[in-house]
Amino acid sequence: MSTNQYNRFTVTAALPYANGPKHIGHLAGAYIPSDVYVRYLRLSGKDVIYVCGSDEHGTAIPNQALKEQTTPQAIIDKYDALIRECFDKLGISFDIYHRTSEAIHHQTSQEFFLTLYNKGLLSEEVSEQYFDEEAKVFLADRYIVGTCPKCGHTNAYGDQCEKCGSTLSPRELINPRSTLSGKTPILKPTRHWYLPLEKYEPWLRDWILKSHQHDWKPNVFGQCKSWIEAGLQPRAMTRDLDWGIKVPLPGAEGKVLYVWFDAPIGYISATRALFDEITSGNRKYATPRSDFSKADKDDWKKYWQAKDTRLIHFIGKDNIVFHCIIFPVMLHTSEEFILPDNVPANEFMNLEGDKMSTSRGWSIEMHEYLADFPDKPDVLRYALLTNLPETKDSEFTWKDFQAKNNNELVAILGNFVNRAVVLTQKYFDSEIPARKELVDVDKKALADLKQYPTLIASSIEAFRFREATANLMDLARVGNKYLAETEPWKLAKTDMDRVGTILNIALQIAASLAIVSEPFLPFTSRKLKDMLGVGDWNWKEAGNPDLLNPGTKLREATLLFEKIEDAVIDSQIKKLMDTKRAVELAQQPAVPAKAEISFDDFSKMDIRIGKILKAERVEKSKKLLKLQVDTGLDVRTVMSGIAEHFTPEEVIGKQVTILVNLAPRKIMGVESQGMILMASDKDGSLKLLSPSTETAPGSQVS
Ligand code: B3M
Ligand code: ZN
Repeated sequence: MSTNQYNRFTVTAALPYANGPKHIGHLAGAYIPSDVYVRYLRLSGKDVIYVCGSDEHGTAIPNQALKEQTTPQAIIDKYDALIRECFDKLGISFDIYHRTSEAIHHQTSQEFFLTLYNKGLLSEEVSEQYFDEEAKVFLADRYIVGTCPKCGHTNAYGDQCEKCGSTLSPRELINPRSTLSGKTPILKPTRHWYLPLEKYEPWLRDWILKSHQHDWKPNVFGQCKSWIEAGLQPRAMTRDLDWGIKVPLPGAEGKVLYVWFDAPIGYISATRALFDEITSGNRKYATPRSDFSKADKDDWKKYWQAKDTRLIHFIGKDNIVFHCIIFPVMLHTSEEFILPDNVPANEFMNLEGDKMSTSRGWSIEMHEYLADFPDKPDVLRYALLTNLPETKDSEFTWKDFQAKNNNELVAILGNFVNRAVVLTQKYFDSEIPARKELVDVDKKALADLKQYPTLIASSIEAFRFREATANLMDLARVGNKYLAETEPWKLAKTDMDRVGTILNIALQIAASLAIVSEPFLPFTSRKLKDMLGVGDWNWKEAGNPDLLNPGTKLREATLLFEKIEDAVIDSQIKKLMDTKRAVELAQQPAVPAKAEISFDDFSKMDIRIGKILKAERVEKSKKLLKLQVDTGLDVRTVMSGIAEHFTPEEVIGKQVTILVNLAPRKIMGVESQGMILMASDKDGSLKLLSPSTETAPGSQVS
């Protein structure tokens, strides 16, 4: 079916794990493209719901709780709130952003599981699974790491290798170890319920390889094909874990549903919650949408069961098999639900030449961007949109971000709109002038204006958002070029009719830009509409040369974008480097302990508090400072190798810790009578050991 044959759309974006902040790579993968798509559909008057929510199960959550020394509940509450707020500030316009910890989701998932179970579709098997004898628990996939059998990466997880992207099972790992104890786990029997994917191979071949060969993106289709051709295996839908949705069967204590079983069902429960909230008026997660006012509680079914509904999943490439194979098999076998018609997954976005990763400190987190650029959500949207990893991995750089802002948003779109509005202010007291006789250049501009909305729409419908964004900017270029060619400011003295015609056309282009920019740059579109003094139009009205009525007044001109200076970009790059370095240092193990000594050995050392009275550089030495230290016993000379870390001025007057009974040594011809003690940090920097409050020189350290 083509887009027009569907009567409604259900659009989902991958549920982010609420185990930490999410970065701009996630935005580029699923959230920005889906938001553009949905905003476009809404503007076109389509019936669409857009659902997402936090994924609050799986081992990622208790893992993070362990790291932060808190409870899984505290982790999901914290990160759900953070992620939710960021999406809102970036204008990601979900109809509902739900949570998989909600009761309605537990219920929906358990019902789904029981539907499959009662139909006899799940096979029950006792198998040997890895068990940590020290922690006394079965190890879920993410608690086992080992060497990837496909690429040799030594830190692959039990379910996936993040280096080569292969999907794995724990038993395939070479040299497995438990992440809880670091020990090699043992195999122990346990009972689980499996989805027999292999039985659906013919169906999958038919549905994907035959029916979606041409409409699915090659990266998505290719991954599905190689999965199917590698031979499908039964996949366990339950886990031994105490965090998650209980398996609703007698005798299944201590077992929960596999997170990849419940998470995609989250789309369905979010839809149920949406209609519950709309009809009860009890809004907790749903965002307001007027055209749902006549909704019925059961309307969620239309969005998941009616054949004339088009289901589309927006995801990143690491989620392809789950959305194209496992979840569709679940939907298909339940015999209740529609299947996704398309899964326009994106590849990954790298950052400044390296893979983006929160744990390695090499990322731009959504909340950090928003803290530094609170009034620029659209600039980030634009920088990501023009650089989406649609067909292959792409790369975000701060320099490119700056260039996109300064050279495109400011210099093209912003400049065009500003000129049109400011010139109208100047020559017509802000009143939209009428068009008089048209010459060729005017006709050309209006003809271009007419064709752009269709061009942009067809790119969006084909999930080519980069191209759509480029077309959007090209429409602003049409406007800019038109003003540059007609130069109305030069005609003001001689031909006001002509000036009026030109500005009318420029403003009509600006009005269409206000419409077609809405999916991409919603905040800018709002500002532009306010400036032009117009309401919310339907997409179909874009391109119309008579959107604005002559005689109406424009509001005060405001700048749509502002230039970003080099210093701002440099400090972002520095911040990135600093964070990465800090994370690397934090992860470096401490230097191993030295051999044991007796108390006698220790008490031979006479350590005192001293005060540095004088300090000077030593000629011909880069490393040495010559110090005069008051030890409380005497004032003595100490040669100290700290000149690369401190200037003489920095240490004069400082209290230090000094070993006073070290045998004197000649250094650069000077006798050094003791040693200043130092801490050397992980990065090699030296720190003086000063007492926490002023202490009399000569005080003993023990
Ligand atoms: N939470 C994985 C991810 O964020 C997962 C997506 C679930 S979508 C149903 O990559
Ligand atoms: Zn690998």
